[in-house]
Amino acid sequence: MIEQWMHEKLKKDIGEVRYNHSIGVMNTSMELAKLYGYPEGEAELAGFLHDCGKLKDKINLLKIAKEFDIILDNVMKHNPELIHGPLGEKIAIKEYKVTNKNVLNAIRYHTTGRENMSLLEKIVYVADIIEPGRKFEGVDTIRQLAYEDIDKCLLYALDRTIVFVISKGKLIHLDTIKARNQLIILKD
Ligand code: DGI
Ligand code: FE
Ligand code: FE
Ligand code: FE
Repeated sequence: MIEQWMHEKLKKDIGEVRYNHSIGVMNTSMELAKLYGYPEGEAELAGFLHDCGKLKDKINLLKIAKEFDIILDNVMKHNPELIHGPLGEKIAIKEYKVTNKNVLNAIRYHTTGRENMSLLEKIVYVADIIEPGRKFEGVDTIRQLAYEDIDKCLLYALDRTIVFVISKGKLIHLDTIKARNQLIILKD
């Protein structure tokens, strides 16, 4: 169970809409954890806090990142929406008193993914996309895959994200490419 003060803080920090999304990700993460045999408490906390860095009053994300001693790579500097992963990890440590490294990594890498993702990182990445509040075209296919084969689902989701990012003419983060490459190599 997530403590009440955390619910109140998260709602205040990221706003009601993102808070409701986070509850969806928390519940879906727990379902996937149960299915794939991962400790549900860690999935609950990671799902709940995954977007805790998506601050509602983000005056200047680059400045906030600096205040939290986050070393930004070039892609993050050009795409500040990617900062909320690493920023979320720092906020989880400092403000939500999270110490569990599995949980912290799942928060940190939930947007880009990375090579050698842990089961919890995969669960949160996928839950972020398929939680009940998500209603985009094709979500049902991804939802079904998530409950059949998490790696297949993750690869499918990474492909989709990469295509989307390219369609916007933006930079692809190297961790996203590495995550995809490794899943394909593993399949062979
Ligand atoms: O925070 P959420 O909206 O719940 O979801 P998220 O943290 O997965 O963020 C999704 C956004 O991040 C989406 O618009 C695609 C973008 N994104 C994911 N990977 C990359 C990326 N953007 C860039 N520029 N490069 C990436 O590699
Ligand atoms: Fe996010
Ligand atoms: Fe995501
Ligand atoms: Fe999210």
